[in-house]
Amino acid sequence: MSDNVGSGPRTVALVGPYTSGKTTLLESMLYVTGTVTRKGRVPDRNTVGDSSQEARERQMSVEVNAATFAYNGTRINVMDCPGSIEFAQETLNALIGVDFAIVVCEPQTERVLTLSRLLHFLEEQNIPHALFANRIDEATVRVAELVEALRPLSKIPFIACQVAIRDGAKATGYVDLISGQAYGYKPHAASDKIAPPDTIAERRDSARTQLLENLADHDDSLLERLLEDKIPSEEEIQGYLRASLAKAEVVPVFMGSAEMDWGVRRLLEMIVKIGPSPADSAARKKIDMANKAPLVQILKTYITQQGGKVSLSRVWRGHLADGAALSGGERVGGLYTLVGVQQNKIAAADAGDLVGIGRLDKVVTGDTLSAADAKIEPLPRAPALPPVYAFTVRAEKREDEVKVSGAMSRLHQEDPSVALDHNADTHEAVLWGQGEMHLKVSLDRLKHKYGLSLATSRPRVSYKEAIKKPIQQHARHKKQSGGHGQFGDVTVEIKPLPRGAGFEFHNAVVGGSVPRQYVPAVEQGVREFLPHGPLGFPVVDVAVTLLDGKYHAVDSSEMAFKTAGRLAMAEGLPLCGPVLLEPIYQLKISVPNNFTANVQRLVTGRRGQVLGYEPKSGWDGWDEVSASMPQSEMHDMIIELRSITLGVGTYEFKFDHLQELTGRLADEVVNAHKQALGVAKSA
Ligand SMILES: Nc1nc2c(ncn2[C@@H]2O[C@H](COP(=O)(O)OP(=O)(O)OP(=O)(O)O)[C@@H](O)[C@H]2O)c(=O)[nH]1
Ligand SMILES: [Mg+2]
Repeated sequence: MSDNVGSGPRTVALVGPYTSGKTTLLESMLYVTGTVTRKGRVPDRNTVGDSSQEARERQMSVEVNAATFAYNGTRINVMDCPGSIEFAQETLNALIGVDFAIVVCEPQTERVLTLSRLLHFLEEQNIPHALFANRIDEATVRVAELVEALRPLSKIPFIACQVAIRDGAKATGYVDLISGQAYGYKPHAASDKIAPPDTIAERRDSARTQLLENLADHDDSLLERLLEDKIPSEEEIQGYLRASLAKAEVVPVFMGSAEMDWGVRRLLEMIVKIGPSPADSAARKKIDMANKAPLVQILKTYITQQGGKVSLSRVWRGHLADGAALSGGERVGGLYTLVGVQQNKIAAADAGDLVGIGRLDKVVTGDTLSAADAKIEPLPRAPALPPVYAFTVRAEKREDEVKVSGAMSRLHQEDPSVALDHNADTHEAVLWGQGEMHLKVSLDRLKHKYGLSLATSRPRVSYKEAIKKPIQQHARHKKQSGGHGQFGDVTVEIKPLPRGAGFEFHNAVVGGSVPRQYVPAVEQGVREFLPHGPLGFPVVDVAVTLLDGKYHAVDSSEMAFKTAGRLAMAEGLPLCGPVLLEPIYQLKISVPNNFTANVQRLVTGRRGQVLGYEPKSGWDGWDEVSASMPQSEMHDMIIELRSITLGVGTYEFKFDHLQELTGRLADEVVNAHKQALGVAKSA
């Protein structure tokens, strides 16, 4: 393989909204190239792209799947990415490794916003991309209208490279604007060349002018030629498109039907002819190609059903042989090209290839590797999406508890956007991820791969309690039961502290009424009471001062004073006006600005407060709403936020402060907690 511009394999990702037809498009590509002899269908649960049990059961992609095949002698690597927003991390991780992305979407105009986050990411990361308007077999909206609707979502111009030929509303073929040739679609077969119908001449000419003018915006020599009325040839137009696409200056738009295999051969041809090559991508990513050491980045990690680890890797530079020693003390333990779950062993891979590498035990998705003795130049990773949804998990069977941490760590390797967190306040194991579906798929994966069943519940809120008024409290612990008795007597002041102050203990005893050596025991007794205050929650923002006490020369002991300290709290705290405190979080909610008013309603509907909003920096047409909200209202907030924003709204949060909760809501919390404790005790 040479490194000349234009040569080498191509690595593309199929991305785009949920159910736009990416997996079907990959299947069609495999079918038309003869890689599979029988075309699978998503509803039939037999596609190469959706190979896992979790994907098949839901008839949706839940992780990246790769397939390598040849088209007219060029190797093409395709990563079929999930469209659901809940699996977006997979897509981002894959996209950093592509030569370019093919955004697959439906020709419709009402829901174009569903593409906005993806288009923003591609633009921000300078990843070349084309658009494939799929489902042309059932489309009623023209591609020109789709392009028009998409315009506000991207600074990079979309340019139609094809116009549909229609019989009534039904697409029957297309005119290719690059060659000028017209084609008639045939079901599941290559299109026929046809004479373009007269009715299309006007649309074709104006679309072609648009195409050329857009390209001329990036090329002065083309502009001059157009001014002189010299129309470039098919090869020349391809050359201009190639040059502009490699720099992500234009988004060429193609069309077809993955279901009918329409326009798929043409798309493959375009991948080879106008798609950026590995050398273009290396230049775009500023990879030092003078250095010959292999440079490899991990885009996805699989743990196979047999327990082996395969790291899907983009080779950016150099030659990688099976068995080669790598940075970090790892060694290539098997090299494969992949067609879904099928692994084809190969001896070596070169720049531009997308391969599975076996047994890289310590390596995780996003890592960059090089030769063992080479200086490592880490490539940027995809940004990590902040978690937005959680539930608690625990092993359904006691004997499975030992399996949890190992299985979780493997789960996290395969999908870095799911993570287990131990909540120190509620002592719960909390599984965080991108949504309900995401976590359910994760649990299914644990069950299918590791035989681990987890029970789930809604995470508890980290309520606390404090007091409202100071008191003095006397407490005596006295027991006489033969031999040594027990005697401790204390008087303490219990006093509220300002919010956030925590707990303080002071000793104000004068004259030795409580001997010095027993004071720490009193403090210990007081502290022991704090985790479960009168309302049942941890007590915060309280100062306790030991004022006075009595002791007995024989019967006093540390134990007795500790007990007295605890008693003083148990008797005193309920008299101090205990009050429930609920955690309040600060949120930054990002949405397209036509949804800002709806978000304000969402916040107030959940006892939140909108603190303000402003245009989101770097995101044209988006707002960032600042708000505060009780933690108890946030559990399923992402579900509502997505449902009112076509799925694109998201938020980040952090703990801000504790706030008093009184009245009916507080009573409900306290009663529910007491009931839960009662159930736990009797169980
Ligand atoms: N009529 C028609 N249906 C299609 C076409 N492409 C896909 N479909 C159907 O649309 C549904 C979704 O297709 P998928 O290929 O699973 O879509 P996807 O983009 O991979 O979906 P996710 O991976 O879940 O985001 C399936 O039932 C397909 O059979 C098409 O070109 N025309
Ligand atoms: Mg899919």
